[in-house]
This record gives sequence, structure tokens and C-alpha cells, in this order.
Amino acid sequence: MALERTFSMIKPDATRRNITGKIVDKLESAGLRVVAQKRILMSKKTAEAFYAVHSERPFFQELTEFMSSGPVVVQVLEGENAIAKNREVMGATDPAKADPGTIRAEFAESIGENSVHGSDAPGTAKEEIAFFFSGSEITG
Ligand code: RTP
Ligand code: MG
Repeated sequence: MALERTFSMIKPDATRRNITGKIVDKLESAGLRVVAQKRILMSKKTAEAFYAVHSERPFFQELTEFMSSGPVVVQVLEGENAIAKNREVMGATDPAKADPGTIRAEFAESIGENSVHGSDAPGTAKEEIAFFFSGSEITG
């Protein structure tokens, strides 16, 4: 199968607790390669634009305030079946429902402050990568 790329983000609850390395270790151990990475602080407006798809959801304000409350690490991950593989290693949105050994089961604090984001389909992966990275910032 061809290599696939997905977008990943380590959320402010994880940067605050200084566990970004532990999360990257989980991703790499699952066979995903970090081909681009940077640490940034999103403004509230940037967080609102990134999560525009959720703008009508009841948790939108809480989510965008949290996502702009501290630094995040944005990444491009590459590997076979990278989108599905990343979702698998992340675990369910609600850490109480996440499978043992997944990032969210081990590290997430709550359904909102759940340590990682990962694209859910090829279309969103492409859009989310382009939201944060230019082509020259990505290198296999
Ligand atoms: P993500 O987009 O971050 O990878 O997570 P996901 O697909 O598992 O979850 P999604 O339904 O897309 O929701 C996006 C993020 O919104 C927050 N959320 N809070 N308070 C709540 O009920 C609630 N539900 C979702 C989480 O941070 C979730 O990851
Ligand atoms: Mg999602």
C-alpha cells in the first residue's frame, strides 16, 4: 500500500504537562514517521478557523478557548494507512472509552482536554496539513 500522510496535533493539556515526547513515542512506535513538526500558539481566531466544522456544536467556545490557551505541536505524520493508524493509536475521543494503551487512555484528562487531534479522512488530512504547513516544511 502507498504511503499516506495525516495531520496530527498535540493539544495544550499535553504541552502543559511536558509529555509531548511520550506522545511522539506512541506515534513512532505505531509505525508513523514525523515528517514535519512545529510548536505554535494558536490565537482564538485561528482555533475558530481550524475547528470551523464544529462551529454549531455546543462545545465550540470551550474547545476554541482551550485550544488557544497554550502551545500546541502540529505535525505531519507519514506511514502506511497513516490516517486510520493514527486514529487507532489516539483512541476514542472520550478517554473513559479509549482502548487500553492508546494515547487518550494513558494521557487524556477529559473528553475536551484529550491530548491529541488527528485528521479523520483523506480530504480533511489534506486541508489540515495545508492549514499549517507549506510544502517546503515537509520532508520525508
Ligand atoms: P479530534 O477532531 O480532536 O481529533 O477529535 P475527535 O475526532 O475524536 O472528536 P470530534 O468529535 O471531532 O471533536 C473535536 C474535539 O472537540 C472536543 N470535544 N468536546 N465537551 C464535549 O462534549 C466535546 N466533544 C468533543 C474534543 O477536544 C474533541 O477532540
Ligand atoms: Mg475530529
